[in-house]
Amino acid sequence: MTRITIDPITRIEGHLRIDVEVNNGKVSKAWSSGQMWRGVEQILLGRDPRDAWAITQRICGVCTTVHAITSVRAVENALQLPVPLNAQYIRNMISAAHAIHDHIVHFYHLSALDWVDVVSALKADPDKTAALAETLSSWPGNSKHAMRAVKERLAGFVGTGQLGVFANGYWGHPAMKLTPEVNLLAVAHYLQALEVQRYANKIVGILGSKSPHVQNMAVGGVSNPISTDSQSVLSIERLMMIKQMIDQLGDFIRNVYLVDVSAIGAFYADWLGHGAGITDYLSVPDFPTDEKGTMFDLPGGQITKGDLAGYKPIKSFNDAYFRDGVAESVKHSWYQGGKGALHPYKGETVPQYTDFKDNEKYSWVKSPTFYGKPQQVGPLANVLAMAAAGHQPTLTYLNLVLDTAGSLAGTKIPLAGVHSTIGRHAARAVRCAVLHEVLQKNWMALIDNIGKGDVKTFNKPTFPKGEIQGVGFHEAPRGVLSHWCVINDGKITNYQAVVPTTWNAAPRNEDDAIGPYEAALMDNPVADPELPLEVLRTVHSFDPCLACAVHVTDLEHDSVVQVKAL
Ligand code: NFE
Ligand code: MG
Repeated sequence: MTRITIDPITRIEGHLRIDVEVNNGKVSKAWSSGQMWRGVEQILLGRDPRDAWAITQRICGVCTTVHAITSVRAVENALQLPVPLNAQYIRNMISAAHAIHDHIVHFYHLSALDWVDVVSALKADPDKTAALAETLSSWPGNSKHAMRAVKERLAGFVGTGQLGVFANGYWGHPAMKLTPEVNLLAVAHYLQALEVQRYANKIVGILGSKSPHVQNMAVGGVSNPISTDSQSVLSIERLMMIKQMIDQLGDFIRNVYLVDVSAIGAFYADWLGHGAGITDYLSVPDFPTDEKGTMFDLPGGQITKGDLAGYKPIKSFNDAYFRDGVAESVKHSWYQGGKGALHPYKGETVPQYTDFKDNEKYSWVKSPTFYGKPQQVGPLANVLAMAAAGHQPTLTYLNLVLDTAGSLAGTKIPLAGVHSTIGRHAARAVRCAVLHEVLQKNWMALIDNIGKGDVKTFNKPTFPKGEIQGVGFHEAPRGVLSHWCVINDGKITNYQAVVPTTWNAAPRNEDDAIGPYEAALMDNPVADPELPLEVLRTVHSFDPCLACAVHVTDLEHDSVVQVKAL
């Protein structure tokens, strides 16, 4: 048996440690550990609930908008405050653009290098790469000229010994399977994606006044004044600028991202058999199309054991099935426990650091469950729920990816193949294409609504005497995000954020059942324990964000752990 500790895992946000035991070339035990400790939930105690969004948004610098949106939803839920349609559309556009940005950056810049051998691309014939690419899509960036230029640029980096971000890859690893030509194509798209991701971020910046960390959120709506002719507010001119960027994103998603993910799936078809892990999936509906959050552009719900026929939808912002099912255990987390898994309205966050103990406490991440069971969350959970709900655009893009990958691999790929490491990448690309349609639709809905003369963006909240509580949820790029707040006499008395990466990076729970990362690692092949590329492939496929997952603080300022910034 070999024990491997990878600490820190890179190309993620935050500090994640993964330990695995490898027997006969396969993972036989796994531990996922959040290694940093910081604070937001406690900072909110005693504060005005109208300020919570601006503070919680600082939980993360990657999913910067999602905590703002979820926080205002939690307070609006407590007040049962409707949100004007224009505000829903603007929030929806920000959420969709943000998630598109996230998905593109994750595939190309955070995970592609687990599958793509940059150094091998130097051996490619750029003309052959272009010829291959032209059979796959009509993207202008696939020309001979473009491929030659990329190869020259790459040779330039290598020639001067300055590989930069490419310096420490597992180049030449036996698990790297792409031909030099395909590697060159992927490197070209890596560089092109750096350009394209900016459009998505600009949309967030124009609508939210700033990115990262939007400035336009408000309990009751958004603070964007709308006018059809003034230049200093959200005008038609600005909305037309956004439309151009939406179109450019669509070109890339359909002609490059969907194609690349299909090709990676085809060339690494063996990975359709690894990384399934927990096949109980949870996602929530999102992109509300009415003021009260009872109708949504995209469905969400729960699926047990990968069985789409048993899909249970979550239906509204007041859904009791969702609200009553969530609890968090700290039995294996560095907090005082002993009370069993607690519902977030009763959640506690009192630190108790013990060092890393395999069978006891070993992580700062809590362990959430839905009706007592761990759940995998994220684009795969969401795409499966949308497919189960019969959402047509999802089915169209999902079938397109399965068919393209199948024809490149020369074998039919069944839907069951998506319960895998590669499946999480494929689902993220499918969701990205679906989100692009949502972005277009909400842009049009906003224009139409303004055209009707409605420029309202805000309903003023009023806080009653006594205690109220509310939950807000959002289908964030990494999965279900929920904020739970208890408010008394207009001040916050408890606040808990149960975050996508908390679900997926969870340690063992109250029943000692392993979490989704841990389960997905079981039986993963490991060709060389010194170079555990395969472990990284599976962990990266979830798009970890530990800054989100561990977001608590210590009120007494006890020194619990010393962190050396290197
Ligand atoms: Ni910091 Fe985030 C949240 C997580 S969204 S990235 O919420 O996990 O994908
Ligand atoms: Mg929390």
